[in-house]
Amino acid sequence: MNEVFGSISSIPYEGPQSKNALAFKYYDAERVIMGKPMKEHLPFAMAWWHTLVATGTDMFGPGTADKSFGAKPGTMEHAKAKVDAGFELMKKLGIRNFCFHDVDLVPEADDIKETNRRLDEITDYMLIKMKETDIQCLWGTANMFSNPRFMNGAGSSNSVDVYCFAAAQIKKALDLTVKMGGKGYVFWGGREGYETLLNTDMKFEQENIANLMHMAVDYGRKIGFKGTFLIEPKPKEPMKHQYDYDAATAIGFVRQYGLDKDFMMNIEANHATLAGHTFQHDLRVSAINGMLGSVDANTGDLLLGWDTDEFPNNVYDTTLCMYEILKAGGLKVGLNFDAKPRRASYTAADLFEAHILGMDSFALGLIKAAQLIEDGRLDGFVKERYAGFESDLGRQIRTGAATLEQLAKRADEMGRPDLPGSGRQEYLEGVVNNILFQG
Ligand code: XUL
Ligand code: CO
Repeated sequence: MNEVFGSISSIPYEGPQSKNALAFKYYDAERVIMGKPMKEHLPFAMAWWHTLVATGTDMFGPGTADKSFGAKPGTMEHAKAKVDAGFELMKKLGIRNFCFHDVDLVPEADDIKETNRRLDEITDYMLIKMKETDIQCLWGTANMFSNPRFMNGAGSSNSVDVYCFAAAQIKKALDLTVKMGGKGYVFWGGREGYETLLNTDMKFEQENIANLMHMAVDYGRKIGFKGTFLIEPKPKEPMKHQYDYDAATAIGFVRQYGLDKDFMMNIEANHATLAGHTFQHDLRVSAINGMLGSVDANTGDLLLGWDTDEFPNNVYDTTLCMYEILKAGGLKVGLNFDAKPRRASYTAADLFEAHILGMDSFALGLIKAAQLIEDGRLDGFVKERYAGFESDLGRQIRTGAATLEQLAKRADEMGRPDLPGSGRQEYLEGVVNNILFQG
């Protein structure tokens, strides 16, 4: 069969000394780190929408990248050409999973019955490719934000009919996810939020979203979906305020509405920074609540205030991300490259080089995170920092056995406490640099 990326061969691992743009410098799939091969620590996934659909269109001009893959956009031939291109790209890069929205796969028809028929046809074709290549579906989702009908949201819409349409899309996307053996199903609340409270009943909208999620869980479990439902928090964009603001907010939401047994978090780096947090912060919040499910691996540009979805390149960030993931015992689902090359990087080689950058940045992050853990200075300091709580009184506080009177009596006896031990932030930052840049 004709290749789509005929001029590009499978990407080899050549090591840090290599100057070959189309080779991995750090991602060595079989290399064992802390008892597991890299490919298991890093279940990378290709994002169907960025890699196979997005052409680089922005508010100021049309796309620059040709994603026709030799077929006419808007046809089923094109949908199939995208499948061929996607599987070839994943195979050549050694990416073992993909993620999709329903409308990434086929052109949407005027009638949902015809759209669903097209989805059945394309996923039959994808299943053949999956078998041939041993590439899996990481997660699926429904796009409930692009079509104008979703201008006021999907679960949060003021229209019962739009709410039903959203339900139908979720139902179908769950069918497809199960059909392809997906490990997760994602809710990113694209327009689930508001522009102004002057026209919004916030409680009503949040209850409707929760009901829709409950229906999704009930249906998913009924058709045999054993995977994880995920919420992908994001504070704003496209709406001024989105309800799943950050991990803490989304975790509160799933607990409030009794969804916490089925849902975990899908943390996207660029969304965390838009919320005013570090990527590491939202990973930690998810991990300590037992909800670190999956990662949308990208990065933003901190000088810009919007979702730039860049391929991960900052090794400081990937190191601290992998530090959280290793300490949490790994990811339940995986690492999806919700990222796109810049508009001026429009060639096929750019598409490969972008994924290589992302995979190498995470591989290096994994290597460095394991070294930070094995080095032990960070853990050792954190342990020492709270050592006062290993006293009898400290233990009573920790177990909830202490009383306010008892603690006040101790304060009376001491008169005033000594200053707590130094936080030694600069020392610890130096340790991280020492591990990152061992000469
Ligand atoms: C948008 C975003 C989405 C979700 C899936 O910011 O991240 O692509 O990952 O709907
Ligand atoms: Co995302």
